[in-house]
Amino acid sequence: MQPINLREYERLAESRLDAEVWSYYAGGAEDEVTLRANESDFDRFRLRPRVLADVTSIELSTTVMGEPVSMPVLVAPMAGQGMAHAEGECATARAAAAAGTIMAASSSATCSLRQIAESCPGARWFQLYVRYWDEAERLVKEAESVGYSALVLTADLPRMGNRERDVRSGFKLSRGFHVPNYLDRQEGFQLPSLTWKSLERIRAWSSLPLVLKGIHTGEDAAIAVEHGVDAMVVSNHGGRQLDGAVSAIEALPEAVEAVRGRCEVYMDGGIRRGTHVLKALALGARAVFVGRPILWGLAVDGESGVRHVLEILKCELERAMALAGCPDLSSVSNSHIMRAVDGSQV
Ligand code: FNR
Ligand code: LAC
Repeated sequence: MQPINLREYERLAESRLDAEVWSYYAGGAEDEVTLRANESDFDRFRLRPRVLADVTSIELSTTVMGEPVSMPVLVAPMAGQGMAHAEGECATARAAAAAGTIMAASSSATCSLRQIAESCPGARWFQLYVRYWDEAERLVKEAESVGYSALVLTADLPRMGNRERDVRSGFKLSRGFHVPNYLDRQEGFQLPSLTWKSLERIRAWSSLPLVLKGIHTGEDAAIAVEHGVDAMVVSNHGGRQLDGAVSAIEALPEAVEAVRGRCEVYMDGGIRRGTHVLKALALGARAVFVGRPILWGLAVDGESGVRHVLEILKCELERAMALAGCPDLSSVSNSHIMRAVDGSQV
């Protein structure tokens, strides 16, 4: 039976994948407090639907940094997709293109950035891990030359989080999958010595807009804007890094407030329903990224599975907007959401 929601995809994917691969995909750091909070903190916010708003047709299309997308749902960068399906990131890229949205391809993909670019006509962004300066420069230049339209610099992995599920299952990144972008040196992710000043150096390699991923606080959101980032992703890496860190949906309002409209703010972490997307939009996100559910779709049915996961989210968001009285994205506002505990405005 075909799954009808993302939860059903999760269960089916778990039953199909090897236990070590599942531990790597599903796991978070240490006690997985942040991993769980990313999902459960959506319940701390409640929607405030409006009625009689003519919702005959609902328009979900928008732009992200000027690029048109069919819906405000993008595909998060995720390493190691070849462990879910033989076609890996290339299948995900085709599914994202078919859904009219953007995929961010991970530096640590199991397909090279060129293979991903050649596998589909859609728009795509390149997620950069600066592991070595020379390697990063080469990757950025290559990404620009093969048609990636933005760089997503991930900032929240100065060390790998302590993922105890992987310790127990015996999953090892270096043995788990091969990363063609990294040529000979397979170990490591983000130089721990990166600072705000490093952004200038990274920018100078290309003319691509820079999206900073891994913002958790209003303080860093403000500094990022001062350093001229073109957009940012409020994200805690899906609860895989600092356990106990603030959930993504709780961090979003303070980032949006600090940014004061000076650049677009996206978020990821825990998006499993169309109503989660709507809540993030009402709190000021321009768009969201979806992570693990893409891997679930890929594991269950390759490109078609990813297409279906994106289709489910789109249908759920469309329905949620109709029920909330929002015929298009510009009509979604802060007045559509409140805190569940005390009913206060956010
Ligand atoms: C990730 N994530 C990630 N982020 C990134 O910038 N580069 C990467 O290579 C990866 N790799 C990766 C692998 C796997 C298996 C997962 C689950 C996640 C983090 C990802 O982009 C995103 O921030 C989270 O996955 C969002 O949370 P949800 O949607 O998975 O809850
Ligand atoms: C991870 C890295 C690769 O979360 O981003 O596993």
